[in-house]
Amino acid sequence: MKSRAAVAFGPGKPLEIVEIDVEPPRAGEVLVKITHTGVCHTDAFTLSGDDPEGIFPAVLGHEGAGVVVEVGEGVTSVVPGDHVIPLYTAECGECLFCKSGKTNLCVAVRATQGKGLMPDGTTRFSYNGQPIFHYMGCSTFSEYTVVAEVSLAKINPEANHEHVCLLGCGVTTGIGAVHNTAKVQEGDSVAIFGLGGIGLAALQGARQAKAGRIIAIDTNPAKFELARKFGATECLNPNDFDKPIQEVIIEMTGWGVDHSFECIGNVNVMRAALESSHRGWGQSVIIGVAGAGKEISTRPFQLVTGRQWKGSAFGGVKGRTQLPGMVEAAMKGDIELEPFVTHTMELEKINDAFDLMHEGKSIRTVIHY
Ligand code: NAD
Ligand code: AHE
Ligand code: ZN
Repeated sequence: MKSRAAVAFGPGKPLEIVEIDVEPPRAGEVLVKITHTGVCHTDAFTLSGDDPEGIFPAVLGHEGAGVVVEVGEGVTSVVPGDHVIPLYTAECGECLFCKSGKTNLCVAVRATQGKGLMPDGTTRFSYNGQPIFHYMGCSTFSEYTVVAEVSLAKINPEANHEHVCLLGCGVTTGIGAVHNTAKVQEGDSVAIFGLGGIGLAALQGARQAKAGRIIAIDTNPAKFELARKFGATECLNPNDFDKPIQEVIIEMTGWGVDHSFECIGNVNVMRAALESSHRGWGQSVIIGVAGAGKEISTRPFQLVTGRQWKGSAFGGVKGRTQLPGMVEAAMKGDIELEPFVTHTMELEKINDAFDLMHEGKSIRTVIHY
């Protein structure tokens, strides 16, 4: 079938809206009509050419919601008409990782996913007879996409896709990192570096956990108003100080914060976040994705004296078992999604969504088909 799609033909190039060919789903696969998709900084990261797994031409996008159109042989967990959120972190329930009870990092389809292919090693997308690669197992920048059955969470059909698509990445990632990775407790102090979709979601998670002091840090002060609405008790712009931000936070708190979160993808800020955490027990969670060749560093003494460095992917959330409940929570108002949607637009305008993100003017732009 034909599908309108925004194709990334090469690194650093604007996406091109073209009509691609989409093959029917094969065994274990599902054809989904995407209704809405958010644009996450990770899409921009991969498009920039900084992603070691970046592969072109590809259909990017991984923060979507849609409706099942057709299922391949052997698919039992969804039927046409089901409402779904594609998952870049699959959940097969059977692999070593799924069974461990320790992580959400299922490996069932991860190897082929990283190569832009379906689990059988081929692609369902083409343009003018040339193959187009998939992205993060989702490719939500195409109106019709094919994903593995294990990469689909079935959700309440009454949910508003314009909002719950954000649970496909940004909001789940930030909230989940607070509850599942850091396990923030009532009264704990928190510092959140970077107030985009991920950082603001982490703020929301911190407020849900009844954290005490919540320090929000961004170089763009335009982000502070929403941060305060989400529960930040203090907002800091590192450019307002003539010393490193970790020193400022240590002075403000005495010994540092119980938990810090890096939601930017900047290795220098990752160090600042770690060094802002409390002597003896502080934890710092890396959520931001850093480019090829980047490495983190700190004095080992920071860890010797009790700080812990952690990382979090998709907020530690197991998509098929936990995401439907998060959709219900959003429908009840226990997870706020609407404030994240600062812009909406049609697929044809998708490059504007990237511009808005780079200019610091949007939190999330949601594309509708
Ligand atoms: P975003 O662009 O919307 O937000 C980033 C924020 O960081 C902006 O507000 C920007 O002003 C701020 N910032 C930039 N440099 C800064 C600095 N030096 N100090 C303080 N603030 C600074 O991005 P996003 O969509 O929220 O994504 C954030 C990061 O999280 C990206 O690296 C993205 O790839 C990553 N991410 C990771 C996961 C995961 O599962 N680990 C999931 C989603 C996104
Ligand atoms: N491909 C990159 C890494 C990208 C990355 O870290 N992705 C995050 C999700 S970002 C969503 O916006 C993640 O979950 N990683 C775990 C995984 O299995 O991909 C690289 O460096 O190669
Ligand atoms: Zn994302």
